[in-house]
Amino acid sequence: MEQHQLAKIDNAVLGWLEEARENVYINLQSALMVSEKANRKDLVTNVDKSNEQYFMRKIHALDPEAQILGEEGFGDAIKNMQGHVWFVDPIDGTLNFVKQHDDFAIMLALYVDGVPTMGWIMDVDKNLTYHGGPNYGVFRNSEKLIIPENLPLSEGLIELSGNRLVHHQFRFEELAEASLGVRVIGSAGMSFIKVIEGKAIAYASKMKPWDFAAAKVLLETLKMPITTIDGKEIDMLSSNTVLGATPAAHSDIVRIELA
Ligand code: 2AM
Ligand code: CA
Ligand code: CA
Repeated sequence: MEQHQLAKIDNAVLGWLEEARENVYINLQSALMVSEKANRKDLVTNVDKSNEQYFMRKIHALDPEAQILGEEGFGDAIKNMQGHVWFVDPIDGTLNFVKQHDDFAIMLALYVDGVPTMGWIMDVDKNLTYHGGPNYGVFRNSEKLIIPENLPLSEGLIELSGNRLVHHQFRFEELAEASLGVRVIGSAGMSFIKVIEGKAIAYASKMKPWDFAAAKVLLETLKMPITTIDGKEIDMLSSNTVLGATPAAHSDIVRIELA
C-alpha cells in the first residue's frame, strides 16, 4: 500500500483509539461489569466488549472487504490470511485493567495478504500510542522511534509472562540467570512496548494472534526478530509461544530454549 493510504488508515485508527480510551475512563467512573471466561484469572469486562464492537463497526466502515479477528468474538471466523486481515485486542491485560487501572493496552493490526502492514499498541494510562509499519516507520504518538541498541541477553532485562512461570514453560531459571533480570508486567502489549523502546531486550509468552499481531509489525519494522521461541515462523491464525527480541538476545534465548 502507498504511504498516503497508510497515513489515512493510521489517522483513522488513532481517532478510534482516542474514542476507545474515552470509553475506558467513562466506564471506570462507574462499576465495571467483570466476568470470568476460561478461569478466574481470565476476565472480560463490559469495556472489552464495547471497545471490540466499536472497532468492528469502524473497521467495517473503513475497509468493508476486510476480515476481522477479535478476541471477544464479535469478528469473523478467519481461515486464511488472504486480503485485508485486522486483529483486535480491545483491552490487553484485563486483570491489570480491573485491579490496577493501569498497565493495560489496546491493540490493532492490519495484514495484507499475510504481510505485516500496520500495527497499533496504545498504553492507555499514559496515553501513548506506538504505531506504524515497514513502509511507514514506527512512532510513539508523533515522535519517530529509532532501532534500539542490539544488546545481548546478558546486557538487558527480559520481560516474561507470570502464567508461563507458574506452568513451567520456558527455561525460566536459566533465562533469569543469563539476563540482567526478569520483569513481569501482566500485559503482552505493555511488555512489547518495553522492547520497542529498548528498555527490555526481549518478551516471550504463549499468546493468541491478537496478542502478538501488532507487535510483530512494529518489531520487524525496527529490525527485531519475532518468531516462535524455537526460532520458527509464527502461525498468524493460532496460539504460539512467541519471542520478540533484539537480534542478539533472540539468538541467545533460542539457543537456551533449544539446548
Ligand atoms: P488479555 O488480558 O487480553 O487476555 C497476561 O498474562 C497477558 O497474557 C495478557 O496480555 C493477556 O491478554 C494474555 N493472556 C491471558 N490469558 C491468556 C491465554 N490463555 N492465552 C494467551 N494469552 C493470554
Ligand atoms: Ca491480550
Ligand atoms: Ca484482551
